[in-house]
Amino acid sequence: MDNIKIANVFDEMADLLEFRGENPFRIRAYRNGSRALRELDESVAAILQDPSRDLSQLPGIGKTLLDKTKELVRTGSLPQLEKLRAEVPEVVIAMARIPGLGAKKAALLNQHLTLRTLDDLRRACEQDCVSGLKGFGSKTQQVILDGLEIAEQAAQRLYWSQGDELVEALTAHMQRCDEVLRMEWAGSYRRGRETVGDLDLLVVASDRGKVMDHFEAFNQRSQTILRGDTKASIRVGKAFQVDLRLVESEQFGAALQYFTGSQAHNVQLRKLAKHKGLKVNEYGVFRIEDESRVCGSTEEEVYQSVDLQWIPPELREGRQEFAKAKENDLPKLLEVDQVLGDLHMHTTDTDGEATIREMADAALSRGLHYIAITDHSQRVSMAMGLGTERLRKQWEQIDAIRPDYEGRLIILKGIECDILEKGGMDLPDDCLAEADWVLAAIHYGQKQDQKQITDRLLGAIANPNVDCVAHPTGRLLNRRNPYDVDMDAVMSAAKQHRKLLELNANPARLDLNDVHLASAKKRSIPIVISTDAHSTDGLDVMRYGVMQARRGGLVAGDVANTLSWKELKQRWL
Ligand code: DGT
Ligand code: CA
Ligand code: CA
Repeated sequence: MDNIKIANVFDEMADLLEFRGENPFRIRAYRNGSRALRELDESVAAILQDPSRDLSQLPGIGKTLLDKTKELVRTGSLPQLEKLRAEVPEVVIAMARIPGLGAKKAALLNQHLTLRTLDDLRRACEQDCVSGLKGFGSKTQQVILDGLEIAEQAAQRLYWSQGDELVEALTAHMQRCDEVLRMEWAGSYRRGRETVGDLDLLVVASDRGKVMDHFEAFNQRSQTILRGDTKASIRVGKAFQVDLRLVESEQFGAALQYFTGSQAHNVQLRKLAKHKGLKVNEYGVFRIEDESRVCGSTEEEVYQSVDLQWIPPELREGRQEFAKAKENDLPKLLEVDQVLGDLHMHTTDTDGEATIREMADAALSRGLHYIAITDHSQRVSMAMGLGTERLRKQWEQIDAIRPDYEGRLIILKGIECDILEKGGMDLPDDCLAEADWVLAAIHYGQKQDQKQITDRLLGAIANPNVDCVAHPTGRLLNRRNPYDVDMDAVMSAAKQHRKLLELNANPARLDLNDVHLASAKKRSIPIVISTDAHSTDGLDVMRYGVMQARRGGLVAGDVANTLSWKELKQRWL
């Protein structure tokens, strides 16, 4: 058994244990073990045969996993895994992952109906066979159908941040190959889309065969989908695909432009080229009349050939970018080091993992000038949200800490105040008025109809104590659709009351989206990019937010937290 197969067994063990609600430490041990094996660049079987080596020295492999690994290498199977598999059929695990269903209901469905695949489940719902079952109803049946659709997408697309982890690993891997002369990532990853369907890698190789061999030797590869002369595709993990394309050096710019896309962008580019008697493809730019080659080694050349300045990949969605490029009016997009403060984060006082002091130190080490502590308010009981008394205690604590950060970091007294289901804020006005910074956010009643949910947001925006609306549409990528909110009305109200709107940088949220951001920019509504950090590491997601801002065409001037706190306050609060 090779390392990858053993790692796959450990992952499956973790999945099955998780389904059964077993001890999280045990589950994590299997996942860590799996990761350790995937990152190991020599055969586990060989290490075990060498009496001078000790596999349990490897981080992530403890005594238990060592024994399991030995057993797998020796016999090729684990009785415990077989037992778990028999108890929990694969389809039940898949059902349990459907948003809104969960483990209990999945097990129940499996008792009532004969299901082998998720398609069987879909058919059962469509034929109205689920709504009549005990513990279910027509509403649950619809939740399952909706969830199946979301799960289907989720199985196919990764968050950009997950794609980025893979890119990092694969970049390091490919750089170890001497025959790689040049490489660049293209596709939706380069454009910074919120999710990526697959990854597209371009390489100039001095020896194609060797580069392809090296690509296939990537330790996270689970399968080779195809291998041709200039293209290879591998699968990573269960379902994710990475495409490698080998191109000639003089074609690199044209190929990079072509495979970065988007398709809509490329269609428009080709149309412009045609008007000038040119043809653009992945091999270069050519004169149509005599097929003679014009250029193609750099992207700049390709855009120049149609009289355009180079267009940043984040703007290549086939929207306004050509009109702007033609006017030489492309914005100088926001950069992450222009962000000076972070105005949304949680601490151990509610559902965060770090104390105020730890968050402040982490913010300092990341070069921030100011932060707002914005824990949840009381309605968010799951997170032990703060009532007025505990909130004021927290503020006393901030007062006590502040002198230690004098001149280095401003720590603001904030709150992420829930907008109640019936409308209105979760904390009294006199309390909110004492805060330096008030975020308003919806956490409950997210399925209300458009009028109800929009009215709640409008009410919050009209409240003089509210400064900013956090994650304004409530979406969770791959998992939860946005609220049915009238964003046009929300933006008009924000404009009227001079309120700020958040771009939540959490890679699973990225809320507002790029289209909303462009629209806010057009109306001169200030955006605040925030991490919503629940730990010190959580502060690092800022760069995803900045990328999303770039996709919306935002420059530093559109983003309020590129200002100093003093300026931001004077200007907007
Ligand atoms: P994804 O992978 O779904 O997140 O999105 P992309 O944009 O990465 O799409 P992908 O991987 O299918 O192709 C990468 C780029 O290559 C795409 O943005 C434009 C270009 N491309 C690929 N196939 C075609 C095609 O059949 N026609 C055109 N015009 N362009 C293509
Ligand atoms: Ca792609
Ligand atoms: Ca692709």
